[in-house]
Amino acid sequence: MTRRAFCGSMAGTVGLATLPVRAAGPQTLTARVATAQIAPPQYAATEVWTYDGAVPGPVLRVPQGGRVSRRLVNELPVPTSIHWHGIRIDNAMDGVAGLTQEAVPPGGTFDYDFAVPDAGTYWYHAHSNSFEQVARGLSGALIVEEADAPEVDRDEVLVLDDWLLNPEDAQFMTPFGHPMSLSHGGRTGNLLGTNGTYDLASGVKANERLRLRLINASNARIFVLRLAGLEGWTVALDGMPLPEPQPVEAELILAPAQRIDLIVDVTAEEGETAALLRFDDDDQWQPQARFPVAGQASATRRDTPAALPPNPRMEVPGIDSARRLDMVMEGGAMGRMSGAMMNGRNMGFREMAGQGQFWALSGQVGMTDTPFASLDRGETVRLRLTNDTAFPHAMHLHGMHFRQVAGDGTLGPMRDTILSYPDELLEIAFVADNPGKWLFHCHMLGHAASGMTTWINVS
Ligand SMILES: [Cu+2]
Repeated sequence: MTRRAFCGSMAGTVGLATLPVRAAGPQTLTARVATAQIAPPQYAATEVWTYDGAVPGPVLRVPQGGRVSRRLVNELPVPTSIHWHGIRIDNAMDGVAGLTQEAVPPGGTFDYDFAVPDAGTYWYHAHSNSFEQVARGLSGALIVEEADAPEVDRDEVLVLDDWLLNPEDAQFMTPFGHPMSLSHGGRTGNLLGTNGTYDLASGVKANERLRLRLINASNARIFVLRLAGLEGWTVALDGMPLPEPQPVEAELILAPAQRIDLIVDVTAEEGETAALLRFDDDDQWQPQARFPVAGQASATRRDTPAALPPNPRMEVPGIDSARRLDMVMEGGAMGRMSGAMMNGRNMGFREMAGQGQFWALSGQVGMTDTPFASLDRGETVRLRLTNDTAFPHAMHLHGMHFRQVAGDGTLGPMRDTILSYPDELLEIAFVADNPGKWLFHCHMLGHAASGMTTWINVS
């Protein structure tokens, strides 16, 4: 079923390009309960929460500079909303329940309609009780296509995920916000897979050139990946093109919510199986997606690909005179935090924990009425992040991309989510050029729900 859904979504992509524009009625994206065979066939199907009945949801493809127009129809038993991750979006369309919109009640609708300024690999996911709703399946790929796309034989979207299932009945383990996972590394699954199945296989030809769009849709898993029988280059991170393709020579690290675009050639021979491998919990390399090779696309490999065309507004000028901000990540199990501000008063860690909260950003647990920072539109900001916890965190800024500032002042690639390791000092810089209320939070979704969420205001 899941493989068919995958192939179906590819076929749907081809179909969309040739369909006439509909005269009336908005295109919908319906959040609803469904079942999916994500576990091996000897297990039952899993009850999932979906967009349009599929896990992951349909691949949405739109040309750069075009618009995404979708009416969210909520047929779930709970309120929900959609965040369009990585899109430098109109703030009112950012989908953060309680900050940029009210959650859409069961039976309700919300019309998302926004421009997409940047080409690249993005994704959409629920942003109401995300730690539960995303874990139940509410995510999908959003691909913004370059007007001048690189020459590849195939463009494959690979949504990497994990699911925490009860082995007895293949249903999700509850509660989603277990204190043990909230206070440690977050909810990680016991079944891993790609595009909604534990064993994705996609046939390829020798010397075929593939664009692989990797998306980590998991709640908390940091994927460590390697190529086998595939050789190529990283061409974009979090949607944003690299100035030059970078040969894939080492392991690829894909933190929750991050994306990597690869252009790879199939170097495995006919009859072999190429693969994207992951370093598994039992310290083994396992296939995350398999590519059995049949036939030959060409006798030889092609030349190194050109860089993807740059997106607009990728520069971060004026970092020497930038406004400087400091943020300390604190809390969690094995942490040093004794307490923090919560609901307007200072609270000890034990009392916080009693209310299901375990983390703080600069001494503050979760959201406040006033933003962490109020920024002037257009100014450049440097934000220093200190990870004073025992865990890695994937920190995500809504509405704007940033670059890491290295110790020598050079700027790293443009990203919207960055992995911070314990006891590591990290600095990011960005131009606050998008007005509105923007969330900044850990994308280990259980961490976000238990204290690691704040916001900035740009006006
Ligand atoms: Cu975290």
